[in-house]
Amino acid sequence: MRIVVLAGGIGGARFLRGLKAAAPDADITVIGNTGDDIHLFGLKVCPDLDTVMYTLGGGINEEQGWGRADETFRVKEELAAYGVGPEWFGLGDRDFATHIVRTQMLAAGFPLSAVTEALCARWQPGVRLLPMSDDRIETHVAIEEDGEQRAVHFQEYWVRLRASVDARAVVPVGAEQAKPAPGVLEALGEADVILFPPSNPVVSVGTILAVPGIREAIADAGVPVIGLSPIVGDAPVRGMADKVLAAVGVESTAAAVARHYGSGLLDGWLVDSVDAGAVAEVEAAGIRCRAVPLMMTDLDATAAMAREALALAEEVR
Ligand code: GDP
Ligand code: FO1
Ligand code: CA
Repeated sequence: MRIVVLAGGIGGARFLRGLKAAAPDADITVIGNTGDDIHLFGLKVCPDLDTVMYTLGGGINEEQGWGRADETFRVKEELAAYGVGPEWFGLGDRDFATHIVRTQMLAAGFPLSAVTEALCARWQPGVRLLPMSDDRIETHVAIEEDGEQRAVHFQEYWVRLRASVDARAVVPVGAEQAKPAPGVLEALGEADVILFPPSNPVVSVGTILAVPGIREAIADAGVPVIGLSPIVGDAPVRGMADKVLAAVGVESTAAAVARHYGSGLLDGWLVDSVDAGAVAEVEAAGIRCRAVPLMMTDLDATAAMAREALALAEEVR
């Protein structure tokens, strides 16, 4: 079975671990969000691609969910001693090596998709990890700070500001001119099922869908498209997805997120058992819906979620 998953960082990566356990023989292609990418200290950092690669490759900091296990911050400290920031973004020493290799290969002319493949040759994530695009796309967030409107990079909004100010708009800068990376449209066209893991619907899955051609390829694939809600009990399980959902006029409920994707895109939607009351509303929107446990507390629970998603795919096929 060929499965294509549109993934952000932590939510996507942890779900993929469960999916690999649930479907060990499946051929899994991951289309990763690159809207979170940021240039720091002359290096290109791809947080969501790295989170997927490290999580599936066994190098992730498990408690944190991002960055390397067994990490140190000597380089960051030395940079700070020169007065060189930003000090609010925690790049560790081991992680730095990934960004150095990536930046060196990009400077040599390799596209991000080829660089990602090269990095994955070390980590062996057990899935084919493709960036959504080889073109530069950066999510910016329009905010009002000290009475002034300005746009900040998504990482500044998320990490420095902790989404503490309202987001007026979320813009994937560069998306309109971007093309899907090689292999993305082909994977969608050959998929047997397409999954939206419990990733952020705006700044992870939404950004991937903003690359021209990807949304159309999903709608035209003619195979079940199944999503899992990242909103449980009317709040994100972790992070501040409610702030970016508000910016696009979507309530932080499992049903509102399903309606946001819409029946033109989604065939099936899983909500957590605590949101069983939302099933009728989602089905009224033309999307098949089931309420099942959606907390990725351990590998078994996460694999069970993946099995439910694949079962719902068979039901709507
Ligand atoms: P990010 O790029 O690291 O923010 O990760 P993603 O976009 O892939 O996923 C973030 C989303 O994962 C958040 O909105 C969380 O609510 C959701 N999430 C995290 N853990 C869980 C979980 O155990 N269950 C569910 N249903 N959602 C989760
Ligand atoms: N998230 C943080 O909350 N603080 C950090 O200092 C931070 C550093 C960081 C470094 C590398 C990396 O791959 C990810 C990092 N993240 C950090 C996570 C990441 O920026 C965000 O969680 C996601 O992109 C949010 O969607
Ligand atoms: Ca992210």
